[in-house]
Amino acid sequence: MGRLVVVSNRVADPRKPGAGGLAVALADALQSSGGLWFGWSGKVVDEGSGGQLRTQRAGPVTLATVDLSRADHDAYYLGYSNGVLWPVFHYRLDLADFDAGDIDGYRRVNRLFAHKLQPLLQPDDVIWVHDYHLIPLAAELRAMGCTQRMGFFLHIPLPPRTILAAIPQNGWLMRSLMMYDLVGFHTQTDVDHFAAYVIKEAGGTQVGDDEFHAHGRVVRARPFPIGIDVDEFQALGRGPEARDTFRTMKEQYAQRQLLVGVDRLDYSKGLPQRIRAFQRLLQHYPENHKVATLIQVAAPSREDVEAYADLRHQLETLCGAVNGDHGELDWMPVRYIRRAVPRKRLPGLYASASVALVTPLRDGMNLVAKEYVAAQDPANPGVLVLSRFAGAAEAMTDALIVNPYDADGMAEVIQQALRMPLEERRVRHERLMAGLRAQDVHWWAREFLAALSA
Ligand code: GDG
Repeated sequence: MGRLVVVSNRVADPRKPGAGGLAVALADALQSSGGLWFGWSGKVVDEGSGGQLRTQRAGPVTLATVDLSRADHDAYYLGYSNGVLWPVFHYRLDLADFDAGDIDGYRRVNRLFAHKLQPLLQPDDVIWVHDYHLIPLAAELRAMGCTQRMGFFLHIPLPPRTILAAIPQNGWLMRSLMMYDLVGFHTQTDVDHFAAYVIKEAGGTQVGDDEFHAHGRVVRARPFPIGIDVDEFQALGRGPEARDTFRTMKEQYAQRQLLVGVDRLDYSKGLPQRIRAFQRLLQHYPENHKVATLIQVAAPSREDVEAYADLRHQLETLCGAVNGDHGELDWMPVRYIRRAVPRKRLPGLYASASVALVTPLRDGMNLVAKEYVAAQDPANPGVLVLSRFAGAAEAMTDALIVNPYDADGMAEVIQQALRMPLEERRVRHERLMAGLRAQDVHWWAREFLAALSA
């Protein structure tokens, strides 16, 4: 394989602690062939000074980043990527803001990236582009004459064609996606949605198991379910911060049974629905009164997009209501923390909880589900309650699977999780761990790159 070039909205320095599993896996792949990682610097600069390219060496990897002007950032990142594509791809047409102006900024920034990247490319490079911010990048590069192999991985779900069709520019957007040689999704469901779009909306045909012919090109589409770096996460769990957190939680909640939720504060994560289900648990199963405590960590995210401010208020009202209705002087049923917990402490928090609630309304994969399982003590593991609408549910069939829209059904399953006998917990955990190890994040990167180079 030639040199690897990774392109993503944000670039992480893989040498920095806390870079996370994805950065570690990509860094692995980049290091073995020597490579380039290209993306936005994260800086928003004055009008006229955007587009400046900076390069930096990180071992054998070159990090290349571009600043964005305020207008470009707002239109490309806030407006089109997070105001249109994120909600629609999570099946939320009601939250999409189809502001006709934003698409221009989205195209403009993708074209800017292509113009900045093209001079850095070598003829036998293999280019791997990540996520919905950069769907048109291959088309822009191809228009400039680039013939390198190009692969794309979508980290969020791909909705059915009837939902995609609501995007006014869906024809252009999906045609851009077909300019890659390989398109990867988390699940077979996403691949099926892609296939149906190609055949029924774009007039294409399926020409092989995972090959499609459309717009005069052949594109391959396959599921590559992303995993976590199990060893890295477990090592984090043995660190002083995680152990300290575990100890503190065990001491403070010695008389209680802990449930945990850890999410970005995002409407796709089903947080209000989760709090309502927990409320039903307290109503339907009074034995949990003064026993069960839900710790919900909600890390702030995209706060300048309107739908996120609404969600925040809704969640605060709900948590307040549950605590007001059920709380006692010495017991608050919900601990709601609108702040990120340091990554080094997360394994300790997960390990202290008997049950994890991972109940998104829609999620590409969901890595919290995998982190929770990896953090458990195999001799006395906790139970994962997982939404059927998370991509993770396709493989993690030994979790307790729930419908996040069904508050009563979810309460019943949470009760089952809280009461699950040790032997059943062990068996389920063992099988889930085997899955995590077989398809970890290194496997994911290798599989994608092998398919792209094939
Ligand atoms: C997208 C897709 C797909 C969360 N809260 C805190 C915190 N986190 C960390 C978790 C986990 C990561 O953020 C979240 O990953 P998810 O997979 O759950 O979700 P998204 O951020 O929406 O990611 C998703 C993923 O891409 C990968 O393809 O699985 O479906 O939406 O690692 O631990 N980390 C810290 N403090 C927090 O409070 N430090």
